[in-house]
Amino acid sequence: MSPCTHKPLLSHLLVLLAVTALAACNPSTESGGNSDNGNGDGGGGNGGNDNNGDLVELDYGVGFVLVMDPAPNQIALRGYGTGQIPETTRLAVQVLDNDLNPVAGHDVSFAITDSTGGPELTRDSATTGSDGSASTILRSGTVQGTTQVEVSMDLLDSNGNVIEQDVHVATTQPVSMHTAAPVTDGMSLSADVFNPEGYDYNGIPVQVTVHLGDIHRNPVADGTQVNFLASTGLVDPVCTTDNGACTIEWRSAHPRGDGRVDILARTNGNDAFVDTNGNSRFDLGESYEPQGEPFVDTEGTGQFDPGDFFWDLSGTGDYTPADPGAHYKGIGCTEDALEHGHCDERAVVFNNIVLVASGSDLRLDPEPTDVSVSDTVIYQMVDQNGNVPPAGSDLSINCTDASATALDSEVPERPGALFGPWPVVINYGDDPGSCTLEVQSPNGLPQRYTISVN
Ligand SMILES: [Ca+2]
Ligand SMILES: [Ca+2]
Ligand SMILES: [Ca+2]
Repeated sequence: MSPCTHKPLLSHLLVLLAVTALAACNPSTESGGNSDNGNGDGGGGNGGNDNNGDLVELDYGVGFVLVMDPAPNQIALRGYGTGQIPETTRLAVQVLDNDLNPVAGHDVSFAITDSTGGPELTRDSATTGSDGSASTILRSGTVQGTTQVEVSMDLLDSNGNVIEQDVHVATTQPVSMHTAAPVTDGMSLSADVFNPEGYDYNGIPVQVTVHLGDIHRNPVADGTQVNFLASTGLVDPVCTTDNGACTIEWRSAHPRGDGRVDILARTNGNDAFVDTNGNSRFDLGESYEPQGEPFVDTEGTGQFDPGDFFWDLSGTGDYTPADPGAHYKGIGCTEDALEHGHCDERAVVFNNIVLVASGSDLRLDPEPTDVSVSDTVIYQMVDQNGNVPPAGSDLSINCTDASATALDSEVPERPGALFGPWPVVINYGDDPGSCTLEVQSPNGLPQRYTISVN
């Protein structure tokens, strides 16, 4: 996208390379700025980095400072840095004169607005290079939150004389700091339809969305990968989160079994723990919940049972349940906890969702028989496996002389119980006659029952 894309740089190289990186940009093709306050871009040949920035006019009309947006603007709390989300971010400014030419050799100072939890700058002042830029590195602290960095400098007249010293000229865009690590009790799954008409048709889709949070119930780092498997049908193998969620598609296909569909999602993360001292990190003595190996809870018992599919992460050849004496698994342990063997591996964060691939061959169970006027009868609508009918299935009534009305006859996309009938209540009117009851799925053939109302 940009002619001057920069890969993430190691923090110890960042300061040295920042100047080079800015200078390497071709200003004629850089959009430069996109500020919230509507200030201009870095136009006029002084466009900045491949992130955006705010162009701020200096007091006394002595030039401008281009404040680059932090890149990235979300960082991990100290101890939680990963390849996906680092613990540092670079903050850069570019000092420009009234003609938007870079001002070299100018001292710029930086200061953190909120130091709660100990975020720090690698340096609190820098001198602009030949391209007018100066930068520092913000290193995260241990408390979740947001901070900004204030930029100050002396204002000089055109002769280089100081008009005013150490003037606060700008504040960077906010940088948020959070653990961003999935936690074992922070994964949940949802589906747009729980009873697709997938038993008799291939390729009927269900969108399954996973939501994933950290110990503060903030979204995990963007780009976190979540893997999926399903007991029947076809499922996309992986999605990557954006703002704490991502969606995959399940599609009906062989094998089908009895229509039950178990979908399991998993990723790596942290054991849930109680952060009694509020430092966002696992300390010795804090309680935590070790996990057993991930499994597909096939019969919905809430526990592993023989026959449930599982991942043999331990390589023992059998299912390994949670060990109450296991070390805390994850990242973000304190030094003491690390020395005692905690945080030596990642926890597996997983959860299940159950769907049913409903069939198209519907019936009423038991088979309707003749009724008396004014009767109220509950009919059980089921598919050929005894499961709930597909979403959109309906019971319709056509009567001659008689009249009848059905309550809640259309099956919704979230029918509650999946492995049983959908009950429909019919009130027969006061007049004798005959009625035809017809049950039909959206794609199936109708099943008709004609009864007398006596
Ligand atoms: Ca703690
Ligand atoms: Ca089970
Ligand atoms: Ca095992």
